[in-house]
Order: sequence, then C-alpha cells, then structure tokens
Amino acid sequence: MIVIKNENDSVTNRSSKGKLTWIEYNGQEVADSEFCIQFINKTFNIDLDKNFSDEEIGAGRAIQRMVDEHLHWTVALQRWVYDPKHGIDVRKFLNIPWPMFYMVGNLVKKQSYAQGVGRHSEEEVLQVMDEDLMALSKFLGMKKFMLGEQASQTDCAVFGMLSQIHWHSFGGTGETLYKKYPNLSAYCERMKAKFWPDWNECITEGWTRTASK
Ligand SMILES: N[C@@H](CCC(=O)N[C@@H](CS)C(=O)NCC(=O)O)C(=O)O
Repeated sequence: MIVIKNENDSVTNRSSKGKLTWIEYNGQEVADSEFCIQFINKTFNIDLDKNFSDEEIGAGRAIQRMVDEHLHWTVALQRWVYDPKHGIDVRKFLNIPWPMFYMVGNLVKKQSYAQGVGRHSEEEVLQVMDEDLMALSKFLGMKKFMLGEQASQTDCAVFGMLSQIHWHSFGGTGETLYKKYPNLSAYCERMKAKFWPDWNECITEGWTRTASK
C-alpha cells in the first residue's frame, strides 16, 4: 500500500469550482474527488482497478456514478432537511452553529431541486435512497469489496458515501434504511480496518477536537 503524506486544509476553503473535495499537490490545484483520484493515479502510477476485468470495471463505474450523483443527494436531503424537521439534532453531533446549519440546509434544498432529486416528496426520496442501498447490498453480496476480493476505485466512492450514513446518521431515517442491509455495515467496518488503522487519530469527533494526524 502506498501512503501519501498529506495535510488537511480548512473545510471552509473551496476549490476553484466552489466545492469540496479538492487537493493541492506541489502548488497545483485539482478539484472534484473524481479528478483527484485520476490525478493521484497518474502522478503516483497507481491503478486501483488492475485486478479486474473490463466488465467489472464498467459495472464499478456505473455504481460510482449512482453513488456520487444520486445517492449523495438523498443522503444530503435526509441529513440537512428531513431529519432536522423530525427533531433529530444533527447540529449537536456536527457541532456547528445554527446559522451555518440553516445555510447548508437551504443550499442542499436549492441544489438538489436543480439536480432533480430534490423535486420528489420526502417519501419518494427515501424510497429511491432505499433502492440505491439495496442495489449496493445486492451487488456487494458476499464479496469482501465491491468488485471482489481486492478493493478497487469503486470502493473509494462507495465507502466515502456509506461512511456518512454508517458513522454520521445519528439515528436518522438514513440509518434505519441502511440497517436493513447488514452486509453494507460489515463492508464499512472492513474498509476502515484495512485502510484506516489510524482512524481515531484522523477524526475530529464532530469538530470537537483537533485530529492528531
Ligand atoms: N462530485 C463532487 C461533489 C462535490 C460536492 O457536492 N461537495 C459538496 C460537499 S459534500 C460541497 O462542496 N458543497 C458546497 C457547495 O456546493 O457550496 C466531488 O465528488 O468532489
């Protein structure tokens, strides 16, 4: 495994595209997680998909798109709009001030409306979220990782999104749906154990402390 030394910037600093995620490497900015992965692959000569067939890579790509461009919006709506409406205090766990909380909630409403998912009713959004989770669960089946015995690029996207539900749902609706699929929970724990042995040093416990690593 290659370990690239890195330092976190403030989450309030956005990329030139106005969003997170972005990286800077030797003064060069790369914006959007997809392009960050491609840049890291090229710069460090990494091919996370080398163990897989074209068909597997193609299916993995489709899964990544579903997660990044669809499941993402349902998770954002659930966390920032629906759960707070039902009295689940996401703010307390994320340790952020009320004005920022409302700002993000309004942004999510506006952006998800423009994207399309936010035009559905809450019931419909939760239904399509459940369908995405079920698709992930069925695709994963008994495998260790999304494409097989080895982790691949697809796992970067899938773990990134599922970990938001697994560790950051605070008993909300997303968690209730997610818990219907125990192989997804086991998968998150497996990814954490394999790739983040230093997990506790890297997290801030909802911004209540500084990460030591
Ligand atoms: N496809 C992008 C999605 C980025 C994205 O939606 N980022 C959100 C945070 S999860 C963001 O920066 N939102 C702030 C904004 O839109 O102003 C990626 O994977 O980098």
